[in-house]
Amino acid sequence: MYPLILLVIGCLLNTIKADNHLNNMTFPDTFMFGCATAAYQIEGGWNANGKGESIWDRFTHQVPSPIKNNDTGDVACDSYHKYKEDVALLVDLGVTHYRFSISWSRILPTGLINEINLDGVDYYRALIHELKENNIEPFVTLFHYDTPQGIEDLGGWRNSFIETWFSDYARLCFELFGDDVKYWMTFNEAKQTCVLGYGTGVYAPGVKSPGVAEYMCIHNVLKAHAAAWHVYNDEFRATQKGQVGIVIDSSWFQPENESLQADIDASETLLQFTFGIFATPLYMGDYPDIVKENVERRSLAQGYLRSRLPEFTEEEKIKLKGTVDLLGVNTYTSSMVRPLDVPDPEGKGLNSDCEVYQYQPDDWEKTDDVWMRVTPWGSGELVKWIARTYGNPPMIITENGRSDTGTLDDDARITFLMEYISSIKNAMDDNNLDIRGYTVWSLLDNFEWLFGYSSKFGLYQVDFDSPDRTRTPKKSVEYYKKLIRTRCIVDSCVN
Ligand code: PNW
Repeated sequence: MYPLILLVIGCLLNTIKADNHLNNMTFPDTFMFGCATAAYQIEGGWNANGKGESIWDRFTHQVPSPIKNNDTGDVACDSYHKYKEDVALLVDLGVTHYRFSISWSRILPTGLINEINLDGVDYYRALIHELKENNIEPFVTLFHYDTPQGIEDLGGWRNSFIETWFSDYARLCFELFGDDVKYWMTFNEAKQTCVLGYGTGVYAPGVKSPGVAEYMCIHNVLKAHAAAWHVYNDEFRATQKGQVGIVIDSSWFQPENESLQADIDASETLLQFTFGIFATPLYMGDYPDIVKENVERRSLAQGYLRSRLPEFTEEEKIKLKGTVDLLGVNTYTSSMVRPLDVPDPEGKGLNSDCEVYQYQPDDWEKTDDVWMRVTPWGSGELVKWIARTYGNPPMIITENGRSDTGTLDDDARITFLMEYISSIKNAMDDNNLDIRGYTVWSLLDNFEWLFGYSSKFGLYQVDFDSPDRTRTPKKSVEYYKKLIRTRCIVDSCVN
């Protein structure tokens, strides 16, 4: 009896201790809570019923494979066949919205508009229908890394014609699905497409051209985004009444010494090189000054006749400015920053041109992903910086989450969600930020790019050894369900 009472008191104290620093204010009824996935990471059916090859199909089929354990997305979570089951999980969670992406080459096998794959259209129609039937808002990303191989064969994001090819694809999606879809995101984390895909070359299509193709890609992505936004604005907005935005990711960059101006500047510079290089053209019409200055100075010193960073024409600047109705923010982690002692004079690309040194201190809690340590406070700092820099724009957290080894008892994920959501809520409450929702990455364990199926971000476990790809809820499902139902992070809220 005695030990039991002590245990109960102990547990209570523990909960209080764990919770007392967490935000205990109720989220407004309008606040959206959802889950995210991406086509290549969950669908499978890589060549099913007329789907064209994408750069990730090509990349993962290489021998030797660049992916851990030679994993591929050929079958993935088999959501191409099991989407109804996925929607049932979302219904059980009680989410307001489901963020998923459309595979461009499932709808347009070569990427170009002349040939439409009706089976692909039917798949997304059926998924959207299933969501709407269950009162879940479809939240659609048009591009999540998987360029059609046919487009890559023409240069992919290095070819400026992609602006037209992408906006043709976007128009088709608005036409086909826009009566039911009110939230559109053009790109997911274009930084990964351009820096990892065309700079360091560790992601598909594997092009190693740091600071040259890398910036051509960024330039073309931005123009393609603006073109798609204008298509929507001119041809669909009046009837469909939706919103078009873009998803940008960034770590938070914490000045190593907050009282050193040089470290504060290093933080601002790296934020501009990471987030601003995408957001500033879309909110203000051009690249951030610090990005233009650094890249030009370094390019000239490297023997180029002009900046490696392309310039926008005056007409393009006008077309870019004001093309984000809702800003998607992916936030995972943070680093410490200070200026590089000795910048590498030959280095090219975002990572060198910024001339900032970043690191993650050893005492920050690790996850199972090499790039990610747990820094909930950083997410609050990041959204405050975005609000300060861009005039408090409407935002939604489009991704946040952590990986683990895949255990069903994922207490670490529950703590992670509580702390990150609390940090974001504190930032909202204290600064009147216009954050409209939060989306967990991810609904399911899935194909985590270079890490294959070894890195597990899901609220639901997926058995990749079973042909059924059986889904099993982890403990965090119960937590997220309750949070959505009560709109409260802790056991009870004050208002
Ligand atoms: C995001 N980083 O990628 C992607 O949008 C998802 O497809 C992915 O599964 C998820 O995060 C988890 O990794 C990121 O290095 C990749 O900071 C790398 C970073 C951030 C996000």
